[in-house]
Amino acid sequence: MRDSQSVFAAAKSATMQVVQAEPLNAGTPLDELVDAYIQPNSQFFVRTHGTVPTLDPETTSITIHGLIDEPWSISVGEIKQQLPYVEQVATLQCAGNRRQEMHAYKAIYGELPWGANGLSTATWGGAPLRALLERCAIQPAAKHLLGVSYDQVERHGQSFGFGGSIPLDEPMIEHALLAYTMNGEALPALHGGPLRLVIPGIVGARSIKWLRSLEFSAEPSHNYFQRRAYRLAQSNEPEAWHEAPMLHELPVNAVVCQPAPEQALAAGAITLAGYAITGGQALIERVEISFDQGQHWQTASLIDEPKLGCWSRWQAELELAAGDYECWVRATDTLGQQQPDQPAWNVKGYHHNAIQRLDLSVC
Ligand SMILES: Nc1nc2c(c(=O)[nH]1)N[C@H]1C(S)=C(S)[C@@H](COP(=O)(O)O)O[C@H]1N2
Ligand SMILES: [Mo]
Repeated sequence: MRDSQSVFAAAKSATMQVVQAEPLNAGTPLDELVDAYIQPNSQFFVRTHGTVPTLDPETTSITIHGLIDEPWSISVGEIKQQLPYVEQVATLQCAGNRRQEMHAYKAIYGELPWGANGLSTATWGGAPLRALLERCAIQPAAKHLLGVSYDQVERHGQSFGFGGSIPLDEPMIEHALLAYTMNGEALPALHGGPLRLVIPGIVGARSIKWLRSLEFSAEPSHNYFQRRAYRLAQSNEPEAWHEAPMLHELPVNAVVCQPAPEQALAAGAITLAGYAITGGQALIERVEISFDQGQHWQTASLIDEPKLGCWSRWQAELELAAGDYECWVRATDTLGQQQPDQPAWNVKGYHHNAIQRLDLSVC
């Protein structure tokens, strides 16, 4: 086991913004993020809750148990040999993305102050999760697939592996991977090597790194990160937690990345650029910009053709005279989901997707 700092120094770009040093959490500066569709491994954001385990890339195995006829295990080496290899481009986004903006609206305590750079896109490679599920005699009572990690996370005086679950009828399982490569390289330790789940379109927390076990269950996981964290609660009272929805699909969102917030702008041609993303089986349909508090909207261009589980970058070429402007940006997806005017505040600051309002000063 290594401390995430030393792994970080060896593996990551010097421009990464560290949100927390230990355990390591870091993202690429927002204005650099949209320079490329795929983030190199050295610039992919990192969200860790505990240790970064050191695991053998061949002999490490996952156990598969619960509501199946026979529990079994398979090593990463066997997964590589016995199951097909496929590649899939997917964006991972943390539930805490844009939390700082939600905090500005109403305070959030004790959570990492993520800006809008808590996401990245990579080409993941590995075995289709479906290929592994087909090898299991799953009992009819099984409704959820639970995962647990080899890492160690401390919460409330207990030490345990990070975990979570997805419903077995989740359509995005068809696109999910047991990933062991990332952008053509062996999956780096910081990103869950030797083996992680990648579940496109679903909140990043379900893409479990350093996968240790899979379990079939009638209920969602009882792991802290399914039952307590990653729920949309209004307070930290147990009753509030109990009732609150568990996070699942990513919400529809659009973010401005360029120009940087305080950047001086000269009158004339100005380019706004950013990203849009949505969740589940939806695709981004359009990104729009308004300069009159949402009365009129003009359409921005999508740079990347929208794909399931992936972000699309957008751009708008504007002609602006000198003056102060409030610019609103919103995305709409193919299911007609659109960003709300106001944040849906919650005590942990998850899934912030209110329309961004950007002050532009042109002189
Ligand atoms: N084992 C384990 N898996 C994990 C986490 C973790 O802390 N431990 N963090 C989760 C969260 S909250 C996110 S957003 C993604 C981040 O993946 P990345 O670090 O590769 O960007 O991993 C998820 N999987
Ligand atoms: Mo996350």
